Amino acid sequence: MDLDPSLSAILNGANAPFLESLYRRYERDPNAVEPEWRGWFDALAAGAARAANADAGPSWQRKDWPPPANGDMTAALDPGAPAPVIPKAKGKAEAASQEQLHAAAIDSIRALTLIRSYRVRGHLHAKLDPLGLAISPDHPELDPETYGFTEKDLDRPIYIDALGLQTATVRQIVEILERVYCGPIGVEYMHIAELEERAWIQERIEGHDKYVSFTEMGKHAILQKVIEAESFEQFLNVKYTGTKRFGLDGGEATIPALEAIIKKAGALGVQEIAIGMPHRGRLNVLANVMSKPFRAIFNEFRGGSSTPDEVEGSGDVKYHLGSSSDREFDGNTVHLSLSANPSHLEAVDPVVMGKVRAKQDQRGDKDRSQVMGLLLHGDAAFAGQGLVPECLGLSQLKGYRIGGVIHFIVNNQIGFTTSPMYSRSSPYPSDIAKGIQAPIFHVNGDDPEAVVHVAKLATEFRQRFKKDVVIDMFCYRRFGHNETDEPMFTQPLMYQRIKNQPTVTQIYASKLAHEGVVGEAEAKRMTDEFRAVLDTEFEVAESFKPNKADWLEGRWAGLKRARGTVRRGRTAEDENTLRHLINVLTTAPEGFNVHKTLQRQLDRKRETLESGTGIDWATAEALAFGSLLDEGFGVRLSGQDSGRGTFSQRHAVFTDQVTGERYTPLDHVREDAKFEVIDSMLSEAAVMGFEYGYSLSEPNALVLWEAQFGDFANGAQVIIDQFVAAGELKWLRMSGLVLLLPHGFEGQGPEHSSARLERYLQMSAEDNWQVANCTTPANYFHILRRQMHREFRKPLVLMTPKSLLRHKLCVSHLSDMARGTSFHRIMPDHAQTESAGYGKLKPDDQITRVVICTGKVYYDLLEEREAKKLHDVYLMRIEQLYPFPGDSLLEELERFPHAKIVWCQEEPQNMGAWTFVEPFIEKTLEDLDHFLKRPVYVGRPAAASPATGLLSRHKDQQARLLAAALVG
Ligand SMILES: Cc1ncc(C[n+]2csc(CCOP(=O)(O)OP(=O)(O)O)c2C)c(N)n1
Repeated sequence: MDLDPSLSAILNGANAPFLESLYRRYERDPNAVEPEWRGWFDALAAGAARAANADAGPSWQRKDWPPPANGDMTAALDPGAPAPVIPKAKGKAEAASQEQLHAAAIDSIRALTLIRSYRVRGHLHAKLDPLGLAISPDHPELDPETYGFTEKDLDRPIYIDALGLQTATVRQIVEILERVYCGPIGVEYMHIAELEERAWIQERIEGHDKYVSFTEMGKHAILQKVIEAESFEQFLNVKYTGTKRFGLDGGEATIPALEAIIKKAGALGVQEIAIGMPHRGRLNVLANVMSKPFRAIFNEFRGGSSTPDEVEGSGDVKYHLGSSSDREFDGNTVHLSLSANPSHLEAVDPVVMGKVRAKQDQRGDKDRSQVMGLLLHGDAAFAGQGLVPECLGLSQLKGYRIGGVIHFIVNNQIGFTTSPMYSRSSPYPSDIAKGIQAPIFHVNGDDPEAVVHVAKLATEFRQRFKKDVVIDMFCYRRFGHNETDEPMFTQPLMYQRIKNQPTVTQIYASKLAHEGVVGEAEAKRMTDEFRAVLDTEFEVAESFKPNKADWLEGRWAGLKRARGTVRRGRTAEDENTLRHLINVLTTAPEGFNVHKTLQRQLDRKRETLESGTGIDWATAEALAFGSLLDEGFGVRLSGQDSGRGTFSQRHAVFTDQVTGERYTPLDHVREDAKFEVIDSMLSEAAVMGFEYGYSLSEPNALVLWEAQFGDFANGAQVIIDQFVAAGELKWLRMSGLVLLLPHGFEGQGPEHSSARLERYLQMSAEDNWQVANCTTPANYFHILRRQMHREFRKPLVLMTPKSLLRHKLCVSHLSDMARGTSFHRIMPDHAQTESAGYGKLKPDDQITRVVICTGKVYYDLLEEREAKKLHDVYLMRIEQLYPFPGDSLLEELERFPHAKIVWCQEEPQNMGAWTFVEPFIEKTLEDLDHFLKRPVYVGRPAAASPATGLLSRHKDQQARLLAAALVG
């Protein structure tokens, strides 16, 4: 009997006396209680009266309820089954007294409170742990005595209108609730605020036909999968004893569960599933779910490569590799892709989510029902890694929504050698997911039917509500963390227990034999047949040669591996197209109330665009985005406050000052413009990982992640190190992701100055990515467009400006972006490029000093040089630091045979680009046979903290480094 949801929370054990007193008040005067309570009490009193009176009818209103104790519904539905016991109804003659009616209503209140307690806390009594180690203390809220029901009250019929029944005795209620909530499945769902979701789950688990029940064929299929899962691990154990495989032994029910998810999802319209998972059981999933040939896996165990010999790349260990395949169930084909991932647990989660989003966008899957994310987790990692709550946090945000992820925790109750009591502060590893109100299905992994049952339920929930859902499968890890580890060192009691624990297959096969569904001989035949397959595959594994590298396929077809050095790409844009963007970028719709200051900015923007001069950074960026959109590329920018821009420079979204409505000009470049600018959650790792994932699946969108200040990107270091820097080399997967990292020493203190350029440069090798520090809006325009206008994709790490956003010298001409122009890896001196306003430089052979630098310090040097009228000092900017433009530098430096070569940076000596560029410059000088062997370093001395917190000290340091760079 359902009470208004806002009141139903009050139905807990501790409140029973309060409810009773409230009811007494109602009995005295119905108007003395709130209308919601009155309505509920009215219904309850009427029902209780019927129950107490002769016309109550039989207590069991449905003959198929409850099902027999073995949970087999088929028997219950059998017309020949014995009728359920029906408590005797009172005779008509004995009409209930007022007192009896009162007692009946109180009984109802108590019974309903008990029922609600089971819904909330029943999982605490569920039989979840196959090892029986997790002892759940008795919970008084689940004890009828707590509600005043003594032994003699247990068989009295009570009006409940719940659990599919009108009336039932306490004994019957408890029996049903124990079976629903305290069997091999424990459900947590009462924390969900959405009534519809709660009601849906309740209906799916409490209804009379909702017990775990499978057809013979279903049971056979489950057995087949657990046999495959177990035999595969055992086979590897025998053939490659002592080799790490991070086996699934003890958690084999994972395999039929994944099968069930794929099958159910396919039936509910899912066409593609992106999967992410850690090491545990990965080989098993690759083989038995992803259908990776056993021979390929065995070949890798022998040290073979996963890719053909001619394919370059550094490769990865076999339990990190990805794979993709098509699976068909009942005529529904589902494409599966398992992402490659690094050892860093959970780091792949946001990447998979980003991939899903891109695939949904590609398919026009607006309601997100065709592409789904499925993430597997270890219990320790799910509870411990901060990326998990970050990803959960993204799940309902407009810019990152993917229609819900199914999370499957392989809860083997240990993390390496650490027991749960040392690795989390919450009872379950899944508790963190309650924060986003995800339903959680705990399940005993030794009961594969129950596991498959919840897998199906979770899939239905995801498809129905498009929200995250968690399966927490309690199991155990039969061996050590890897197969060479000795678990008895640290968990002797647990492993004593495990030693005697029959395997999942043994338990399930004997259950099915007992039920007469699959005989022992049949189970043995199934096992032998599968072993024979493995034997044959093992034989041919030695000569197995992978025939293709599985990259640059599908949407990537036509792209190629990067070659050559200059690789400019065709980035110039027709001036007419650029002019067409003027209106789009500077006009708000009729009647839209633009903020006055913004209006002034827009007017100014229009002026510069129309005159074709003085174009600032943000305008060049908007032109790059707009022109790409115009050409049909997508543009997706996400970062903290990216819509307005941290420095109030971008204003990619206008906000109406009266209505609060938002307007995004770039959406209107063309009718089907694919533009997204997203103010992200305040996280770095998950958001950057998401965008990286998006870029993996969509080569035709410029995907950018922006740091609020460059140094905050270190919160995403795992994503940078493991994916952005090394992903292509490890896994043959390209990404064109752009990282925008505000950088520059402007006296804002230790944390707002440095984007840690040195780290990116240190990781630069093997043409893995590009690191740049542009100083002109036009060069920024070109480098962004270049990302889409070459035949390969490479990540771009870009130091971006802060004060230069408004610097009078940091402007470009429209003609610098128009036909005939391109990106420059090295930029010449302003005195050379700008006709007016600069002192005339001496001829090249009279230049006494060349100051090479990168980024914003160039403008400081320029202003200082002009002030000092030093016409024999030439300033050279390296705009692209990696790949280092050695050829271009050689050409440029050749012009100045008599110049002292100085490297100037504002960063401390142990930071910035110095240690990276020094050997390149030295090599260039050597090649030129220059009179100096090496460049002179000018910059701040080595430091632990990037910058001083004192503005006066900053200014002093800056003045001194400029002076040292230009003179002396
Ligand atoms: C971020 C990170 N820290 C540490 C490790 C080292 N490590 C590998 S597996 C593991 C234990 C994981 O436990 P759990 O998540 O429960 O998965 P299980 O191995 O038990 O399946 C640890 C600590 C890692 N891979 N990643």
